[in-house]
Amino acid sequence: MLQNKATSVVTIERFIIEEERHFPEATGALSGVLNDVALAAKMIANKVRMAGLVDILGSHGSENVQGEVQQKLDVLSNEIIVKAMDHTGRLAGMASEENAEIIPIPDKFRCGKYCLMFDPLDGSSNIDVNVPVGTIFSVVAKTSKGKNATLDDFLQPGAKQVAAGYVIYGSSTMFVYTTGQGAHGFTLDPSIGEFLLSHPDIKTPETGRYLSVNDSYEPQWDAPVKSLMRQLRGVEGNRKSLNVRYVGSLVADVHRNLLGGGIFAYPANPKSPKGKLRLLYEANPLAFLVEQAGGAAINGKQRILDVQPTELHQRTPLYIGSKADVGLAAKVLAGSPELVGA
Ligand code: FDP
Repeated sequence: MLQNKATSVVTIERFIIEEERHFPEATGALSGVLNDVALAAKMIANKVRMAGLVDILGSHGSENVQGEVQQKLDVLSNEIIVKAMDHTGRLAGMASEENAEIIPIPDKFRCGKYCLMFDPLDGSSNIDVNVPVGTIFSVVAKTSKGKNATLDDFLQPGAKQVAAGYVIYGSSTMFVYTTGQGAHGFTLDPSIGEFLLSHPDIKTPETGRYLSVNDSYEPQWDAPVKSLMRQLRGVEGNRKSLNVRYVGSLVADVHRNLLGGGIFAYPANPKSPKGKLRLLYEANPLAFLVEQAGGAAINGKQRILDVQPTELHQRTPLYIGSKADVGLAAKVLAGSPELVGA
């Protein structure tokens, strides 16, 4: 943790600008995108903080494209991000977990060279019980020729991301991001409304302390997944057992494990035969970030960042965290039938 003096804090804006200097050809557009996401995050943080005070809790009644009931804050957060980003001239299109189709840039605004994908409020089923939730985002460069982004621009493998990160709305609000130059964390100082550098160059431990998995699905896991979990718990094989910690809010689980070390797993099961989590809005950005912190992420048979997406709302099994723990998962799961076609 960085010890800032009150007079020498590093704001996220300053950090982003200083990072940009490593790229002499940079136009500042990517820095602008990151700053815009940080602004949207502050607005969402404000709504999340007020959630218990105003009557915006509970289900909004509509269902999103995944067939899940939307919370009001999902809808609000989605709108906040779209409105913060659509007019800047830096993006050629957006894709959100909450929208079935690509979100185009309105005709009245200029288009830019980046595409933004995001999950505006992940873990939203936890909002009613005051458990941390998060925003996850991913940025890729537009590769198609026209003005507006096309589906193919969004369907690039995660290895092509130029920036990614998450915001955790917890006991404090943190913004953690990477542009491929390490993973860096900023904590929101609400008194001045700025994200301040608090966790520069995060390195996740090589072997972890925590195992995060919803083991109520255990009866439905296949044999290799069951064996992996038993090994991680130290009841099979000769590994030291990990501590089980599962919030059920992806950003909170990944954030804790990023700092403390460990593995988060969401295997496939018969209810979610391709896993539950979304490749583009969840797995890819978190994989980029965790790899930058020295960790790893796989779907069980291959590195998440190498998966070629085929649909916007594609799901994937996910094993993410400390290198040694994810390495064990790769070994144990090799040949697991659940992964065929994942
Ligand atoms: P939620 O349904 O509350 O939005 O991606 C969605 C997610 O939460 C993740 O944040 C979380 O890790 C996972 O689902 C929890 O799923 P289970 O309840 O099946 O464990």
